[in-house]
Amino acid sequence: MQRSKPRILVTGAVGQIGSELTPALRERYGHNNVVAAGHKTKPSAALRDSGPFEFIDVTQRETIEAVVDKYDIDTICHLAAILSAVGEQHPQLAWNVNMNGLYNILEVARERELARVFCPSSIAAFGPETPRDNTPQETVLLPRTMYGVTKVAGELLCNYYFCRFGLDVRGVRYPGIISSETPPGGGTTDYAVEIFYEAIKYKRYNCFLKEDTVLPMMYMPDCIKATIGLMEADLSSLTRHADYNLAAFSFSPSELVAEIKEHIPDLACSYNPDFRQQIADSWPRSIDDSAARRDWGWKPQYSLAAMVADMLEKLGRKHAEGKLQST
Ligand code: VAH
Repeated sequence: MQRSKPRILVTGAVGQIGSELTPALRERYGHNNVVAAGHKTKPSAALRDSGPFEFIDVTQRETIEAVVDKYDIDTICHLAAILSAVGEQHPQLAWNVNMNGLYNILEVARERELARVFCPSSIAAFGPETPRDNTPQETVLLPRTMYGVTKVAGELLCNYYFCRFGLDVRGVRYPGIISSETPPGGGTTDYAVEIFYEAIKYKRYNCFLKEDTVLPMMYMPDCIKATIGLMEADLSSLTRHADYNLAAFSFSPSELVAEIKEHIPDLACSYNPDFRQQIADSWPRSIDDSAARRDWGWKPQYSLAAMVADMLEKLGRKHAEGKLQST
């Protein structure tokens, strides 16, 4: 029986994307139809008080099964993952969480015949052999990070579950995501969020990437729009499953600084690349997302200028209220 509204489990709900996608899903499908799950980090009051919250460990299948059964879940949005930078510091942890965690999610979904699973990939699936400009949907996937390896393996595993078991698994290759609600943790693109906090508080930022490092990025509202857009797309219109290229805009740290200086002219940025420079250098500069645009009508709304203005307005308000978190 097709339900009028899905009953969704969001793993990684306390993370950068999860902490904004969960409220958006709750608004759209009903607060009690969206169960937020974290691993250890306590949820914000807003997340905790706006619907069901549970702690799970995706590497322990029984914790997933317990929540799926308790809330009669039919859809899983699986965001729990170790990102690129932390994944290079702890590659075995990244494999365990990203691969065994995904395997457990897919097995629970298969055994319980869930309606749909959303599991994102990333531009980290690409490597230095991949064409770096307007990176095609079908191309060389030789990532140089454990995170990227788990994303390629995850794409293949999800595709297998669709072809072998008919499990409706969908996903996009997220670019770097910029957001105002939760400071990011453990990524290579985190500079593009941290800089706003530091610019507002101190008018200065020490960037861990070189000033000319161009990377594909996206503002959180567009990330949420794309995620829900693919989750709701008619299966018959999809020519791919868990590996849609996705893009909005690309910029370098110096281009982002120039745009922020339109609002904070005194911003001073220094550039001291660390180990994350090598990760960034293995990723594309821009992405061809024509398959997503064709199959399910994807189209970004925010430009670089619009994102910067909105980020500064939201974080500036938090700062004025003494609520701007530390990054
Ligand atoms: C990271 N923010 O930096 C993530 C993302 C494309 C980058 O996967 O690891």
